[in-house]
Amino acid sequence: MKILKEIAVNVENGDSTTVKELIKTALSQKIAAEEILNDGLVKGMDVIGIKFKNNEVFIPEVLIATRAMKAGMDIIRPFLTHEIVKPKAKIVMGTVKGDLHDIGKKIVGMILEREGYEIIDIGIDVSKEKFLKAIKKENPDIIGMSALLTTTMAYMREVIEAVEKAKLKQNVKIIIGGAPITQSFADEIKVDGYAPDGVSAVELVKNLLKK
Ligand code: B12
Repeated sequence: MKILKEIAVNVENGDSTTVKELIKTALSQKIAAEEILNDGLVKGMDVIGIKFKNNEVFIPEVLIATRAMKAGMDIIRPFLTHEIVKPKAKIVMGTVKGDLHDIGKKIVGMILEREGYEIIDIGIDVSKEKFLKAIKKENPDIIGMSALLTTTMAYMREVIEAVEKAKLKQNVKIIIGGAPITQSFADEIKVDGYAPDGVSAVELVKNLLKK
């Protein structure tokens, strides 16, 4: 769809104003918020990711694109979220220590929220101590960890060990995600689950809560 392509191109170019306008137009044309998110906003970030990898763009361009992506997410968030009477379960989400990437985590949070889960986002660069504090304070059913760097994904293991040591593991399921994460890594560090994207995260969470 042409308008979704335009949204992607404007995320890539970091034009927040145009991204916001295009999204409003797309919504008025009754294009589903989820389609705008996946085929517009995320597509734009994918392109910038490839260009960043190939040294065709640098951190400032990525940051400007991120800003446009987030501006767009703010517009579609209310259209993704149903009115919730009683949350199905509570999920604490954080990006692990040393890692500042948060777009993917926010998208997963938004999609889970739309499905009726309560999301407590404890931010980026989250230490094991902060995860423990959040578990004690919020008593969540699940914690979700995100990592986008191969150097920070290892920290997930430290968080799990800390949760086990604090004898909190029996009350909480742990799920992980992020571009470098694989099912085999999840198996290796013995978490309860891994999902490659927001839609599969919903399935994962549903299945875990049945157990
Ligand atoms: C945007 C971006 C940045 C922005 C981040 C802004 C922000 N607020 O997030 C900025 C400019 C700050 C940045 C900085 C850096 N970045 Co960067 N960045 C990216 C980029 C281009 C896009 C990431 C993104 O948002 N993708 C879009 C979202 C939607 O996808 P996603 O995050 O993967 O999330 C999805 C899934 O993974 C999953 N998911 C994610 N989290 C979770 C959690 C759970 C629980 C579940 C179930 C699922 C799940 O669902 C999401 C939705 O589908 C990637 C390239 C790429 N292809 O990933 C590089 C990339 C991640 N960055 C990279 C690097 C190297 C860096 C820097 C070290 C660069 C530098 N030299 O300084 C710094 C590190 C800073 C730090 N300490 O974290 C590398 C990592 C390489 C590696 N193998 O480790 C990448 C892969 C680029 C590359 N190819 O070289 N970056």
